[in-house]
Amino acid sequence: MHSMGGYTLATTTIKRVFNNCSTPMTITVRSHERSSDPVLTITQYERADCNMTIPWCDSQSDFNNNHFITVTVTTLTGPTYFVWQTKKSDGDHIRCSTTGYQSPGAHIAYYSNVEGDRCLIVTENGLALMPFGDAVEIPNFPSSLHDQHMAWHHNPPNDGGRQIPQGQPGSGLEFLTFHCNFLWQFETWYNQQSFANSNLTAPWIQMPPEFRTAEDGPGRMNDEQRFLNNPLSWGSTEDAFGIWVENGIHSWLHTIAVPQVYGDPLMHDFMDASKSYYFYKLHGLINRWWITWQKAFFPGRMNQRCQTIPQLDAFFVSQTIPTTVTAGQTFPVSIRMQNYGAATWTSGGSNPFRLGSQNPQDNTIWGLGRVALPTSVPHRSFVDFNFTATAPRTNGNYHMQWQMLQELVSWFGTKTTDVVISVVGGKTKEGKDVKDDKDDDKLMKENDKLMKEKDDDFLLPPDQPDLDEKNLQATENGAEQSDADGKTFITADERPPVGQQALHQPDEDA
Ligand SMILES: [Cu+2]
Repeated sequence: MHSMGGYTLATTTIKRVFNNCSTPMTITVRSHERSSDPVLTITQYERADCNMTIPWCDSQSDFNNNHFITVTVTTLTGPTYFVWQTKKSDGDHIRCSTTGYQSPGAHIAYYSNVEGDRCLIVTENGLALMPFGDAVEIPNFPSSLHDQHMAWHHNPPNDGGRQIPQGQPGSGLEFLTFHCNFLWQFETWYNQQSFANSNLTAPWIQMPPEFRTAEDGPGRMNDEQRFLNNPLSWGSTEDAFGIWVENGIHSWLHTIAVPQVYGDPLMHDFMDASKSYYFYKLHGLINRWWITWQKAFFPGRMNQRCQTIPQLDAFFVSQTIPTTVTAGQTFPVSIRMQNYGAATWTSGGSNPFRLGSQNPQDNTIWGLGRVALPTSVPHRSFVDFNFTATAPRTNGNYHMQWQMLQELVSWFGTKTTDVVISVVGGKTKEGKDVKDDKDDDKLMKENDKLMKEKDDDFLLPPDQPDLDEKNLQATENGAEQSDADGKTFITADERPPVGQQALHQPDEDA
């Protein structure tokens, strides 16, 4: 700092310059105020260190006396940017233009705040400044947040530490959810601070191109490209994805890329990393990757930030159902569902997965209220329910709709599309038979009896519905607990919003 006309000037220094032009262009950076400073010449995707103080320029005459830096992008039409610092009514900022002195002049992108050390990032579209070295620490960082993050990485599980050791099954999900929730807590605090500047903490959209200049940078950027082309290449399950990210690219970003590129002294050690602005850009990027992974895993579905795949979720894919049937007659129905949840659907045990009737729930209009699974269905797999339905004996229009459930635990997932089926050729609503065929009627009664027995088989809950681990796990995910006596099913009113409320909300990032 030094004084000028009674005003104490904040000194801002460019320590490093990156050429991030997307086409092979050379940039030159020159201080016109201190012509003794070396002129930087930087080719595409290279960086150069320097020590250039940004000149104070408060008037056209200052400007005429060379109180500025120029950044020239070398093409035939490439712009020259003039860079200087002035305090005007909009504040004390680093400013730039392509046409010479302006008052007040545009703020330079991202971090125009004065005082401290900066990286200057140059693209053909403009200039940006990022904190460099000691300038990265977030002021007044709450010790509660710092300690929480430090404990997760360093303490034993019973003292705030992670529950699952790094690299073990489950650790990837724990890593993702802990850091995502930590970011939310941080944002809540940070956004209330007078110095809050969302440019400093906003997540990277992708790894910044200047990371090419770090050790192993091109390889890591190729990894990211591979991920963007095929997100599941970073893990075929959410947990595997989390493990890959934590041990691989996340470690590299912390310990190599950010320290090497931005001279950040905090990020390489988890002890103090959470005090760095770059921590939030980095973990925000990881959250974006996570959402990208989830979208690839569940095409057509949107997940929220910080949300892991629910245990129970189903997606209705397709169905083959006639729209007109003869009263009392049987007909084939085919329904395809996809398991979108983490839990495998199984047909046995005390809480079997089944297709259940809806509209109204548990109805037996079509002769059955439950359809058993033909086979176990792991997550992401499809299952076809092929079964025989029996039409009511009274003419009219009836709904047919289905949904997945785990008996005594929860209904879940999207329902099948409601189909209104016309029943014809049977009794009229007044109870009069259109045709009088006693044999048929007898057959139908037999049929009804058979179907009812079959129903009972499905509808009656298992004898000893114990609340085992799996059941409790599902309960944690928002499912109702079954009645202790196991005598009743969950009714429509009680039906918890498993996987629906959260999954169907629009994605903030979209
Ligand atoms: Cu961490």
